[in-house]
Amino acid sequence: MARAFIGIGSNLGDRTANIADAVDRMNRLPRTRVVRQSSVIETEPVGVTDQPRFLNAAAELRTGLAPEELLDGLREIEDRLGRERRERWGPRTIDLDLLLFGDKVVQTDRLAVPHPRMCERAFVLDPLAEIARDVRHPTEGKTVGELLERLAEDR
Ligand code: A4P
Ligand code: MG
Repeated sequence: MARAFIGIGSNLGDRTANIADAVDRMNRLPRTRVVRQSSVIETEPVGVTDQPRFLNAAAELRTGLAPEELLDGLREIEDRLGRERRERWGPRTIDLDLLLFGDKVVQTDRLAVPHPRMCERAFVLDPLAEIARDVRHPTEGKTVGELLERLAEDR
């Protein structure tokens, strides 16, 4: 069983319910359990800033799925929750990003793990550090806590 971390975001509809629903559905993916969940924080939109505020959270999974299979499961949950894929970085009912998958480094057309933008984003690292402070990023060589400190220094 691999240990995977998921970044969760929502800025449309009932954001709290969307996150709860997504966690529930991740827990029902085949060979997968949600073992920890961070608190939910409200954040200013990054990238496209002219959009509603987000709720962000992070979850830890134990899974027997391969990274690509897990990605497919996450995409299906996004689709079920009614996400329209129109604008990159635009508003969404639910966004599920595969942040870390054990020590694995994956670089294919459809999947990049660790998530390439996680280290620059407080809305990812803040909730992640709550449940994974000592987990090491496989290519940065720093723990999530250290990445968050580095980001705070750069800000
Ligand atoms: N993909 C590749 N690697 C991954 C991965 N590790 N996890 C591919 C998930 N997906 C991955 O994703 C686009 C494609 O990325 C997928 O086809 C998948 O195969 P998407 O979710 O359809 O598009 P997106 O989310 O709009 O784009 P992107 O680049 O993933 O955006 P981000 O990085 O997810 O950022 N501000 C705040 N405060 N809070 C937020 O949560 N989120 C975003 C979206 C922007 N600003 C935000 C927030
Ligand atoms: Mg995404």
